[in-house]
Amino acid sequence: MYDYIKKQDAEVFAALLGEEERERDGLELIPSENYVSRAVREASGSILTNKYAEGYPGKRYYGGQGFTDAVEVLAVERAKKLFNCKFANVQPHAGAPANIATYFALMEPGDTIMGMDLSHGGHLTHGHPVTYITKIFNFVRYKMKDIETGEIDYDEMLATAKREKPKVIMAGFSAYPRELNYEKFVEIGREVGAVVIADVAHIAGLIAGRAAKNPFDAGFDVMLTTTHKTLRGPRGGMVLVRESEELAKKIDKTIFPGFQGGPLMHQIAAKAVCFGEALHPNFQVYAAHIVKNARAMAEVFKRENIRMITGGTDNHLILADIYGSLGIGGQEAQDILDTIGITLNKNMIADDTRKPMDPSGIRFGTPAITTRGMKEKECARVAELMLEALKAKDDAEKKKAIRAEIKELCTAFPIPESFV
Ligand code: DSN
Repeated sequence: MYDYIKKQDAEVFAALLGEEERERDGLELIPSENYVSRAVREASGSILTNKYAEGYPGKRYYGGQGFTDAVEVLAVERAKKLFNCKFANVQPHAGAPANIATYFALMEPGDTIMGMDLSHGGHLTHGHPVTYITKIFNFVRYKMKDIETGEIDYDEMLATAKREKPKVIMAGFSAYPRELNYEKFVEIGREVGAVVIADVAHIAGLIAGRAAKNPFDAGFDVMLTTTHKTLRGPRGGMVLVRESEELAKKIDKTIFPGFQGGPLMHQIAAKAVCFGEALHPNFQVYAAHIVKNARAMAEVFKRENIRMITGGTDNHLILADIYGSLGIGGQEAQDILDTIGITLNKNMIADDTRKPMDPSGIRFGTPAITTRGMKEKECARVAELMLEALKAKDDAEKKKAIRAEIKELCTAFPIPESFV
């Protein structure tokens, strides 16, 4: 492994080895991360990184496109099959450009878009004031009606939509543990004449694996996603259009040449490999287990009286009010868990009174540990160990014992190289 880097660049080699060891000997609970197959990594590190391919298959601005066209067509066709839609653009370098390019395809500067309140689970690209996109479009919000159950306030959403007349209504989140009522979104969108889009970056793998509802089945017009979270592919973005060719053409134009130059063909090849894996029947078993495992972890938190935003989970992630429950801030909890070999992230909870760099919550999930083959029993044990470590934060011996048990789990459930 890394034979050439080893000979040529000792510093980068050391960092790569360190990361290999970190991933091997610790548990990854960040819900937006996963372990990709060796095949995805081979494609991602492949020769296609050499190639410029501005344009789309059959219509490029440079020569020599026989093989780039082949991989992009494969990625597009597989994506369409996975998500049951007519059009796919696999060129976005990441989720943020996919979202922003889509906003420009669907709106004019000054237009209004309605998305989930950021403190209730929405994402930075859904209109956080620190992002430049808020200088161009007007973002309005919907929220949960009840933080303890996660129910969205659809009545208020309709009232806001009638008042603000958004051109686009967006479903989607990066820290919300429940399923959305997609039919309601479509109903409200149709009533006010808005295009209805879903940012499914977090749950794309659950949708592809039939462990979560597909917004297209409810009539959504567009889906935006990343490919590296539950979908277990390379870092990258993608935009899917259910059936409107006119919409798909506009989005193609805003992605290239509107926002991006040359597509990352090595990443597109890796997306094609990932989509091939997700079409394999094994992937549905994997997706179902992500959800079962998250529920098993939530059960432990519930039993131990740890407050979870929305009371539990229907998907791959849990958002726990660790400050409210144990008096430990999100930053400190993240640091303590780091020392026992568990990686997760601090996170704001709904209507948090603490600051983003030291919020009340921790966010964690099961995509990566499910990839390791862990089932409910092991996931419940991981949840117990997390709480034991937090409660024993000043007990170095206890934490050492927990670290040893985590390492044993990692040895018993090594990161697999292949899933098909
Ligand atoms: N950074 C991703 C997450 O962790 O949810 C979203 O972009």
